Amino acid sequence: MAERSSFVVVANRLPVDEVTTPDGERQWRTSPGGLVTALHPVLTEHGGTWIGWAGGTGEAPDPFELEGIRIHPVPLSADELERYYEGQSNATIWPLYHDAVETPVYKRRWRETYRLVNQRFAEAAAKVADDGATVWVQDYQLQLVPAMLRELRPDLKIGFFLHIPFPPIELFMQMPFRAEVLRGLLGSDLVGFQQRLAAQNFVRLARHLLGLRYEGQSIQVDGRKVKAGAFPISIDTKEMERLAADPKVQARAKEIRAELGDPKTIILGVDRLDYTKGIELRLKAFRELLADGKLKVGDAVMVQVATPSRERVEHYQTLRVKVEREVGRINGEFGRVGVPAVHYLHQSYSKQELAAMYVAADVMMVTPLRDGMNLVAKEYVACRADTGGALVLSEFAGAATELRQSFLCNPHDPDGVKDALLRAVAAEPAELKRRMRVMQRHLRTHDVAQWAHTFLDALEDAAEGRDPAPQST
Ligand code: GDG
Repeated sequence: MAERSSFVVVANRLPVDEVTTPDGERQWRTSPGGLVTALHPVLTEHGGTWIGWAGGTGEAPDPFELEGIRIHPVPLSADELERYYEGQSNATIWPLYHDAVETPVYKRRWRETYRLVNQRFAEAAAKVADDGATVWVQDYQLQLVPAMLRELRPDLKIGFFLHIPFPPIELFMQMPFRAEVLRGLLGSDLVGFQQRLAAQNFVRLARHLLGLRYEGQSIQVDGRKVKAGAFPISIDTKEMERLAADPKVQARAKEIRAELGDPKTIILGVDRLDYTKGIELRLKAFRELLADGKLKVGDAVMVQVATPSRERVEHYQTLRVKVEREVGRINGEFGRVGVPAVHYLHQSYSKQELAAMYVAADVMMVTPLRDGMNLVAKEYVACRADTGGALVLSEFAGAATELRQSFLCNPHDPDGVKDALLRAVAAEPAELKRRMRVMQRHLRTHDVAQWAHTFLDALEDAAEGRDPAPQST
């Protein structure tokens, strides 16, 4: 029988990757990521277990321990991967929760598999959690887990955090099996969101759809209280600052500028290739500014990193074609031999290379149509210890609530985006410094460790029926 833990994280993906060493041996390594960095101390302190999918299909590897964390893999078959992950999670829920910026696809068999896989995750958690343990369920792939787990183990403290937006009632109501999803989330003691508005959407939905009573952020369900709240996620700010200050990264940043022909202005975008991120509209704004003569090729260059993502989902295939067509159009119309207007990189990079790009960029464009938070915006700010650089940020990213000194824009308004970009390009160094300093100070106190502690303290209070701790904004 698996050893039991007093702290359990349940997430779609395990924070590990299987790698082959130079002498051909297969080995597990922890994959770097904000969530695992934040939870690592809590997990090691409590002999914690992380439950999730290890990648690959078919039988799951046996549970093992890595760097003080117990890893408990959950298997997915090829069919399940297609229906639960690519289908229900990424072609139904993902677009619906992002304001339906792409049309959500609804399929009965995807829902059925989503339910089945959620049950499997819940059973795994029920098995490894100690009496009265704390279980923290992560994100939109696992919204049914809290209720399923409570059914199996009413003794547990159950928290849920949604990394993506939670839609307004009118949109949520589109979803077949909507009541089941809502009841799933209500199995938690505490449901955390990135934004206050999302938490409000949730409590109002509970009344609208299930007729439940609420007071403030606390919903009455079957004689229990379920709390909702905003817990804006963040980055490992210190680590990002350290990385950017590394002489190797600084040297690489200079090299990148030189490789780009030492232009006056480097405009950077870094995103998963996802239709929520507003990559197309950003390219279009750049093209129009070149056409208007407001920016000139050679003086200004755009670098767009679009990390490959969910490549088997149709929406993503269509997006790739559209983005690549736009890049081709811009370079065709405005590029010169040896001087392209846009450098488009459909690749993944190391953390070091990304940091060097952040350090090299004069303007960072983060223009999602809708985004739960957007960590790229925060990473860019943390990398600019020189207090140079400008952040153009969509009002529709969660990060806009905190990073008020960025150049905010409405991504649905092309003129607004162009205007923000031009203001960022033209801003005086003294103004940029002032803006950056304020945002950096904020990120030093609001980092990912603070996020995790705030959530876990609030979960403790919620499960004990105490009033919630004051929440950060
Ligand atoms: C979801 C929500 C929310 C990107 N390319 C490379 C790479 N990245 C890293 C970035 C950043 C992360 O991936 C992306 O995080 P975002 O927050 O920007 O976006 P999502 O992936 O959509 O994340 C989002 C987040 O969850 C957390 O709650 O903020 O709203 O949608 O850290 O640096 N990292 C490396 N190479 C790359 O090529 N190493």
